Amino acid sequence: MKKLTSLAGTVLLILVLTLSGCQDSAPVNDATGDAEVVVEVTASNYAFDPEIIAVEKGQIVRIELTITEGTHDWVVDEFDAATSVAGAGSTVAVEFEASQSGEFEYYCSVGNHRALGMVGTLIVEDE
Ligand SMILES: [Cu+2]
Repeated sequence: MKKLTSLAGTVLLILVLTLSGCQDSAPVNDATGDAEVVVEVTASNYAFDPEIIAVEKGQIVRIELTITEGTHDWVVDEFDAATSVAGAGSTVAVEFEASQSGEFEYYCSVGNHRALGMVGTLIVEDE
């Protein structure tokens, strides 16, 4: 009986070690954990690439904006989504839920960039 108990203890110990090992291998600060769609966007003077982004209604979208020249951000008013303003060489991100379908304009809010044509279209399709 005592031998059986110690065997069970050994099995339990191995199980605990295995499970904790799995947890250690998971990313600790995974900011992309909630996002279902990750879109890489490039900003330059004065344009976004791509100019059209299509997602599905209800998706959690993560925009990763890389600035190649100048100073820019990425904003969609309807979803209250905006990256911080950043300069050349940086990448900034924003996550939001595409909670309504339709076509929405995204733009750069820095200076007169929007008027200079720094805009694009976010298409949210019904599921
Ligand atoms: Cu800009």
